Amino acid sequence: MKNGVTIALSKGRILEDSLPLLRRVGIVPNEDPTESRRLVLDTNEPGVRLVIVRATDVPTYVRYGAADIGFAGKDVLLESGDGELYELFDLGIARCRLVVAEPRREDGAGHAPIRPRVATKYPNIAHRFFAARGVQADIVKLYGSMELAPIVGLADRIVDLVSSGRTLQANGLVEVDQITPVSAWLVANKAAMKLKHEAITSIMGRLELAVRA
Ligand code: PRT
Ligand code: MG
Repeated sequence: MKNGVTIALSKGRILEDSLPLLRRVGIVPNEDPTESRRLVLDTNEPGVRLVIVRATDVPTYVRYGAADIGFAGKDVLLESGDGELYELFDLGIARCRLVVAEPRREDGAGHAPIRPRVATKYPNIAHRFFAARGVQADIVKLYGSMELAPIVGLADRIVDLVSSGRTLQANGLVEVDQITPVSAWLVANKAAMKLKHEAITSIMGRLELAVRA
């Protein structure tokens, strides 16, 4: 859209926290995205529309200008970011942390393997983390249920997101290192930032105020 602003959001956790934040800045979708099957939603604000995509796809939509701005998890940005979009500021929503976890040992003794096998959805982040510590890790890329990998002997450790810690606990895992805190960030397409400067900075400014409040 030439003058409108398209915002990319993802279903699930980010959407749950995004809708109240958008409402606080006066942007309300015409249909409830948690109920609707529609992937493009107009809002009460003329020209502003939402597109609902997979969490890992938000940076791609924004990078190619299919959306002008987006709400993207820092985990996704760290894993696949290439500097081709602006990471404007931390929205402080969908908070969690990216950690290294391993099976809890009864004897409490840590006997970490010299060359651990690590299951994760984040091979780039995991590789950088272990390499920086001089640990040569074999990374096994998974698309979900990382917590299962150590139970069935697929991996010694996992790198995964944790919020309450209940999933780790339920699967007999303990956190051994925190890699980084994670939350959703406002990202913007570089060209749109110039071409639609006024419209985008208006939304950006309102979001920034709402986040700080
Ligand atoms: O579900 P789908 O396959 O479409 O994609 P997705 O799983 O990537 O989407 P979704 O909705 O799960 O959202 C993912 C984004 O939400 C992530 O990229 C993070 O930025 C953010 N986020 C925040 C989280 C969590 N908190 C979180 N706890 N994403 C996932 N989790 C998972 C975690 O992987 C683990 O399985 O929740 C479980 C742990 O929760 P606790 O509370 O038991 O510790
Ligand atoms: Mg999910």
